[in-house]
Amino acid sequence: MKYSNPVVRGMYPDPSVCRAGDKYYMVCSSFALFPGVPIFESENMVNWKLIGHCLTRESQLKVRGVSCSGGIFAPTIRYHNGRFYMVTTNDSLHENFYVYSDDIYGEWSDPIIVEQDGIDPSLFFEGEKSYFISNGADEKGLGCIQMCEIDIETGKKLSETKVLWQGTGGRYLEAPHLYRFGDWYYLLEAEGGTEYGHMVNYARSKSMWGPFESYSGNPVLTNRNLGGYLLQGAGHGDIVEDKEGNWWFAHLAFRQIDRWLTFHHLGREVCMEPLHWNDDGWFTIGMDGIAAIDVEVPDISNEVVQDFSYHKTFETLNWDKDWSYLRIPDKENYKTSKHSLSLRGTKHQLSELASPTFIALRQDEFTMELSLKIKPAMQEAGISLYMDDTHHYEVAVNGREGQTEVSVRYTIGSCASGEIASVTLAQETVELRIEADPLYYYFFVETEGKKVELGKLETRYLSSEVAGGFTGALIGLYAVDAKEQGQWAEFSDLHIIHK
Ligand code: 6LW
Repeated sequence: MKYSNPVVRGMYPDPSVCRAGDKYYMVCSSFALFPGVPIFESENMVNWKLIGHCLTRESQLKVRGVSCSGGIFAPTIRYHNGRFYMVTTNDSLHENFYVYSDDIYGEWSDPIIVEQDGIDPSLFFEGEKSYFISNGADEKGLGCIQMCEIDIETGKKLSETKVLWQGTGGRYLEAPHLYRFGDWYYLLEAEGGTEYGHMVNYARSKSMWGPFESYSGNPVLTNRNLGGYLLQGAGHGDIVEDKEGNWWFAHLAFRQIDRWLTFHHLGREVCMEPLHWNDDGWFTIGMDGIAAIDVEVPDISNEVVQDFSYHKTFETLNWDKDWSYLRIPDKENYKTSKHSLSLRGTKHQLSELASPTFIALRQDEFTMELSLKIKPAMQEAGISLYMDDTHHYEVAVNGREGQTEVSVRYTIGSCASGEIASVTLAQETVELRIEADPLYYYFFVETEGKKVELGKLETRYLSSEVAGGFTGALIGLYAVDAKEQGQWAEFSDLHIIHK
């Protein structure tokens, strides 16, 4: 079997995977986005389809006012006795909770809170008992993995929280999962921070409470020594066995923009690695402990076809699944139809931690061509390449009497904001184009049948290395109206093409 990583592209970090019958399900972090915690389905571990979200109501998703990298962190999905559980942290509230559903395509329960601190929670089931695992600190303040038994109906703790393992000494011990394979309990985690030094380690024990013996080959997966390799930051992941008895590791990694340019703006994405068992009950991951872009798994014979090319339009995208909002949207400001979108701007700007009128897709490939028609009415409407509230680029269309003003703007922290181009057109509807390659966004406007270049901006200033945080670039369609006149901007003829 041959395939390419990342298998899921765009900002879908911290993957967790489970098997239910013949299908596999994966969830990822969503931070301040609404809806929260995307769910993917697969039949072969390589081709994943977005099927919905776990957190679709404000009672589950308390993200009003949170920062772009706050809110919902690293989820875990588990399938137990016919029920799906998704456990996560609302980092802004320092709250760990889980929701459940008996139908992966349906609604999920209201949150059940667990009174154990730390992030990256996971669940482990054995017999009738349920256990809750997270990262934390031991009595000396050192990072550790900790666990308690819980009542899965109520979330109440049935035991004290106990330290399981302190890891191998790397910074930011996180992403724990406990498994029982055969006679051993395996405790998996990530260290090194979700950056270039990220790595995966594990240990095993005959008891779920330890003591755990560290694998002598740790880190079992890392790309930290692969300078110049395009796939970096391999870490945080989860183990799953497929229905044929092959073992897999789903994990995050990111693509840097160029061999010697250590920037990434698409966020952390999902990779799959084969996991191989040794005779002594220890396992290895990836190609000699490395997450490769081109993966070959000689012992699996099935063929998979990956096609990353696409042509997205309003018609081919699904308004409920594919699009995201910032925090809790006021749906009254959005009208969607098969062929178009109408947005009513409010006074909230993209630089606010509110919910501006903004509906977005993840940018999931470096190269793309985007075109869109916008009729703003008497307000501002446009396209934002949005990393966070203080790092974003816009091509903004302002409606005036009988004309429009099109400008290309940048906001790069508090050190730089301004515009690189501004043109006034004697037309009420304008057609915008953005072309992207790994290094630049190029902006154009179509006027009198001609494509006029408005300039270009570097992708790197929207990268995680510049902006910080945990997210990736979004392609947002937005409207702002400081006077809140109730005007509707019309968006039509969207085409996003990746060849
Ligand atoms: C997540 C932590 C991490 O909770 O990034 O990769 C944090 N690691 O495990 C946010 O995505």
